[in-house]
Amino acid sequence: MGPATMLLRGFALPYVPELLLAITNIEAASPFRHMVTPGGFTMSVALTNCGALGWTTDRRGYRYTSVDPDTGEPWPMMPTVFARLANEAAAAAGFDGFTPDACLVNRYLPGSRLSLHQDKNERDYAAPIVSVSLGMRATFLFGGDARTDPTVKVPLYHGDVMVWGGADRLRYHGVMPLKDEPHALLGSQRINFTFRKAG
Ligand code: MD6
Ligand code: FE
Repeated sequence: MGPATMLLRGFALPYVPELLLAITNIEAASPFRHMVTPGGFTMSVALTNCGALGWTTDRRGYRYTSVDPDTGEPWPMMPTVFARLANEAAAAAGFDGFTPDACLVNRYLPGSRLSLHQDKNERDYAAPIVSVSLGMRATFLFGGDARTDPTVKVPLYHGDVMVWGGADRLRYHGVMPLKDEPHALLGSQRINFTFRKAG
């Protein structure tokens, strides 16, 4: 896929029970919500965060905040199991010492999609991004450094972890509209965590 991108099939499977339990706690404190982009579109993906910093968007732009704008409270703490999974996956992909301070949690229902974008609101591009997929299969689109570059399609399954950084850090990417192929454990949804070093 790229020189600094690695797909670790099934890497998160041993962590699934702990991850699902943690989501329950996170969404109780900071519920999933459909954010609005600066262009005025409501995202079809529902989003929340945990960790010291959380990614948000509204009409004013994209940014990281330490407080959940919907609750006025800090984002829920990042569970230690999340940080451990992210650190171990990064190390397995050749990025030692990854200590994420932000974890976006995305929830997809059938039809939800994510249009092509770059992840460029983080301060330090030296750190990789670690992305964990749970539940229904998604087709990930992986492009180049320009929006119009051709894309490759990569299926992401329950338990897969994708790590990317270095030369691939700013490549455009997105997710195709989700098909309704219910998952044995999670039903008709997909949960994605992306870990970043944002601050
Ligand atoms: C998703 N992921 O898989 C959305 N970004 O649901 C992302 O936007 C993403 O998976 C950067 C690196 C990995 C990702
Ligand atoms: Fe992204």
